Amino acid sequence: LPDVRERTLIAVKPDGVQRRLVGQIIQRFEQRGFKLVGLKMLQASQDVLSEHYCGLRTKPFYNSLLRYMTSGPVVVMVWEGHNVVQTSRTMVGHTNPAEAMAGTVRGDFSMHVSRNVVHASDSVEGAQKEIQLWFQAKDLVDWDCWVQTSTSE
Ligand code: DGT
Ligand code: DGI
Repeated sequence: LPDVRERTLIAVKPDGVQRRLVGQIIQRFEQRGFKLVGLKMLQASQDVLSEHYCGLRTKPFYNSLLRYMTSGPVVVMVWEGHNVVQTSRTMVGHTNPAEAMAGTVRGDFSMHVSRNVVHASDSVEGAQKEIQLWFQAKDLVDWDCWVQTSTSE
């Protein structure tokens, strides 16, 4: 396969960090063959979250969503690879855990939409915006893979 530069933003939300799920979530993306190019833990600011969730500003759950997202640290990551945006959405599962398939992150670890453990960008353009919002370019690492992975031919 050609080297694919598509990237997505994945975040382990505060409930995922509290429940010690960070390692298991990273493992799923590594195992799938995606390449980790950025990773950090931080307490999310209101500014970043209001931008991140600007499309949800009018929703009745917006304030509780921001309270949840600031209730503890998050782990934000940038993953790269072939079709990573769409594949990550499949791996993460439906927004509502009741509809998330078993085997997805939400289907395995979550039971309520307000505590759904992870975020995954929902489009290539959305991913680009979110990556710029959460990361500085200098904190993303371009590295070459020299071992055989599931994406190498
Ligand atoms: P993500 O990946 O965090 O952007 O979430 P999505 O795209 O799977 O879900 P979306 O955009 O429909 O909802 C955005 C966030 O709003 C989601 O992480 C959970 C929260 N949310 C959605 N529905 C509800 C709800 O009924 N109650 C509460 N408290 N939060 C909700
Ligand atoms: O991209 P997703 O997280 O799958 O979905 P989204 O962008 O539509 O929503 C972002 C987050 O907002 C979602 O992960 C959880 C939260 N959310 C969405 N709908 C609801 C919700 N939270 C609550 N409490 N209630 C909702 O109906």
